[in-house]
Amino acid sequence: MDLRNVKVAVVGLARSGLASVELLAEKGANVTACDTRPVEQLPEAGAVLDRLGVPFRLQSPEALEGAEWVVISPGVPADLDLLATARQSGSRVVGEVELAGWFLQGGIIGITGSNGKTTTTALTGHILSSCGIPSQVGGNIGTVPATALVRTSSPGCWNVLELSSFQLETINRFRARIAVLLNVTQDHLDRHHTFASYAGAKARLLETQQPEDFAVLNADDPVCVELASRTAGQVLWFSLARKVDPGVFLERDRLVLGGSVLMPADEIPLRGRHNIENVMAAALAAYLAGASRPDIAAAVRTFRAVEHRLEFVRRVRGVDYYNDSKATNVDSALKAVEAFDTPLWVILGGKDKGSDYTPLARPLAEKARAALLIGAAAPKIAAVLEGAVPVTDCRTIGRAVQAAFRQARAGDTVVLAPACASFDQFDNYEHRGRVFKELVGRLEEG
Ligand code: UMA
Ligand code: ADP
Repeated sequence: MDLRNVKVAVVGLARSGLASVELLAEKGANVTACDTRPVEQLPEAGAVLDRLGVPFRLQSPEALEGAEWVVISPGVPADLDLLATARQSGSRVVGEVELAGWFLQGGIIGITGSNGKTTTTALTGHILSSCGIPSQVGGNIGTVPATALVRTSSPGCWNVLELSSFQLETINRFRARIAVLLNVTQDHLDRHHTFASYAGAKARLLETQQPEDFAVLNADDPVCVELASRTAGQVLWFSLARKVDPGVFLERDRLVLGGSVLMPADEIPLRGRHNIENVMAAALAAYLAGASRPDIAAAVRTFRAVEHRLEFVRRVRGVDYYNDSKATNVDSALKAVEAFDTPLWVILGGKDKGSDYTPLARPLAEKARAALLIGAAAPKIAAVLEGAVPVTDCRTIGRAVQAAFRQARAGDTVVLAPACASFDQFDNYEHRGRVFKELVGRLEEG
């Protein structure tokens, strides 16, 4: 891809947009940078654009005029009117991950799914590095966007990328040598509008593969099974429920990979059966990338839960407190409830994403002493839980922690598993998780 002197507009100037601007400038493109916010309000943009000599324009149809390519950040919806206008005028609109795919050297392990992406991505990176296989990790997982990995990529090095539906809906030539699809359950309906369009965005990861590529899919997830036909690559499966071939499965509490035992499931240092799925997917991806079974098993044993994912916080007066702030959709909150055998106090709520909360009613009825609600979604959640489980609308996380502290008995567990986004009351889910941990840290023993 030769971008020298090609006119490219970048939309959205946070982490992904700025990394795209850097990459495009390095490739000699004629770049314009746009955002809906004035440049003074964007934390790092001014300095980066000044250094590279890239002009800033407020987001508008005029700002995109004449651009051969428009590169959008994940947070910019691909169906904006201004992008439709740009397409009509002959611009091609792609996402930041597509741009990364044009220039990344080395194979790509692309990991997506509604839940488990970060855990599986971090674990895959951990296994590869523990096995001495060169790799680098980035994408949706955090501070290193896919475009920022280009500079440090090399032919023998795996790029392990966490990929969201926002990033995948705009790929065309981006191609994963190993694609991992963990599960597809309801999420982000506020952005994708329908479940079909959300699942379709995830499926893009499979649709751009070639016959020599591999797709690692969850045999227990009906949507994954349905999407298997979308890849031209070889499909491998993972399953908690049945023997699969080729692939990895659970048999008599041991993980079996490629026909031989990998490790006993009780050696996995992560809570919940959903994490066995993540381990199976990461192990299979690492195996395909050249890691041996003993090295994979040894690496899994030394992996620790990523912060805000069923993270143990503290035991106070015999009550365990867990922070699962990253449970931002219904299925992940469900998995949190399923991961415990003790009576539960579940803190739920936040910003609704158009979700249906009814799947939570029965598991909460079976396991929870109460649902403690917070945030804007509380009335919607209360409407489906009332009658199934005692419900208290605590409004804030501080009051919810206090309510749990007052009422929980030794042997109970309190878990923050909100099933919602955090943006009504917090900067992000990390902020929500940190506030929860601080509140729990201040509870008095005795
Ligand atoms: N903006 C515009 N025009 C618009 C909309 C937004 O200019 O129409 C601007 C905003 O003013 C802001 C910028 O775009 O300046 C924000 O872009 P962004 O939201 O894409 O932010 P990044 O920092 O680039 O973060 C993105 C991902 N963000 C989203 O998907 C919303 C990060 O995932 C990801 O870590 C990062 O790229 C690096 O790859 C976050 C996320 O919430 C963690 N992901 C969702 C999730 O995990 O559920 C999908
Ligand atoms: P993602 O990056 O897809 O959001 P994370 O690993 O950050 O995935 O986990 C997000 C939430 O989903 C956490 O609450 C976690 O406990 C839960 N979770 C992790 N793996 C799975 C899985 N395989 N299926 C369902 N829920 C999961």
